[in-house]
Amino acid sequence: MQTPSNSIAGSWDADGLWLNMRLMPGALVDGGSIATEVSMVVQRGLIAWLGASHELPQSCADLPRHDGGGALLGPALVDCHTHLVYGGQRASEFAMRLAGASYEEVARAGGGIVSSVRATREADEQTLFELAAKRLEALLAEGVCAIEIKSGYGLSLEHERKQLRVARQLGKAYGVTVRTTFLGAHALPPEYAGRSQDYIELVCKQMLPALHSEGLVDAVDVFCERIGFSLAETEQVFQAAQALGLRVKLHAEQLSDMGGSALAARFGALSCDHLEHLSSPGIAAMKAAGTVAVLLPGAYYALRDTHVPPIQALRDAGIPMAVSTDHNPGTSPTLSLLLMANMACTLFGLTVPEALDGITRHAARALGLQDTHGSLGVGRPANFVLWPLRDPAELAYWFGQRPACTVVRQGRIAVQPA
Ligand code: DI6
Ligand code: FE
Repeated sequence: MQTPSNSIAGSWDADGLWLNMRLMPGALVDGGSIATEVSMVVQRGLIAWLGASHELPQSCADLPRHDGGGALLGPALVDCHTHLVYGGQRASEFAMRLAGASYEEVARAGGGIVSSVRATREADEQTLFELAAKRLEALLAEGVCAIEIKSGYGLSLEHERKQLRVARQLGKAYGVTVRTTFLGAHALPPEYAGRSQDYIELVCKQMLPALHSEGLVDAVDVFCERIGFSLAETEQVFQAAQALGLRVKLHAEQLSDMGGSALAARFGALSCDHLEHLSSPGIAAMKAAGTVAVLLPGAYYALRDTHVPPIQALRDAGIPMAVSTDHNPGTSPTLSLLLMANMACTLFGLTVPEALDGITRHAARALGLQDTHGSLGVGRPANFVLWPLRDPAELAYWFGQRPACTVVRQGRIAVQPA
């Protein structure tokens, strides 16, 4: 694999004393903040001290210094739902939808996911790596330090493996935390047309066990939808995941209320994602299971959907709401998590603090990474961003531009303002 231009090799150590910063509201592990100017000590890639500058221990005063310049200090961002690795693009479907076709009609006409499957199968590993690396670089430049990457455009053992291997390679090459999710049950591959049950058996009995044994799978997902897989098929995949000790997630209630969220919650799902058509039994089950609701306003926007997820009911139930790009070539070809925070506010009615929690602490929880990512605390890996902004709300307020920022990822200064 080629070394990308802003890889870990091109970054440098963040160890030392970081001075002259303001802490983002809610940035600390306990959800709190510190009202006065703060400093932070990074040692061997971990946060060794964080507090009000006037309380800095004398013993730290001689460490190498980094001037924060009065910037806002926040946890690095987490993108908890992406389909980053694929070949081709689907601009023609965008045009078809603008001309009146629905997403389901495009899919049933042989476009949709299956058209990305064709392009992904044709691409070799190196090509897929290079394509996905460019996408990843855009996300990283905006402050992302951890990302979930799903398979699901291969739909055979060989091609799902290729996608997941690329996801792992991206993590190594860029010094970024990558959680892989096996989404073999994303769509029915053409060679299994009319034989959905046979394909699900292949997924459960061959693909998942093989990819898991190769260390390529951190979690398992299904596209549970009229144009995806049924509730019963979803349950079969979840049983196979459970037998291997793997956590599950679900593309649930995006286009219709299939009852997928309640099923996923019964399997202790990390998250249920989309949720435009989520109803109260699903909410109750998610609450009981501690499942995170992942909101994907990019897909809602791109499909010109009008059915908003039940935000107030999720809020009333106290269910953590994450926000993610859902980057994919069909329904959410965006590479800006901050734009998604903006859309979560403007389209779904989240408050700014909810949107910011959604791209940090709750997104980390949706990946099972809440002990290391998504908030700041002593002993945690140094994954943080310095935003040269006045008001924290600016993170969700500006859109269509990338704010200048300094990103420290896994203890390395990985991005700096140009
Ligand atoms: N995630 C998905 O898996 C589907 N929608 C979504 O938000 C479809 C992705 C695609 O059309 O390629
Ligand atoms: Fe998705």
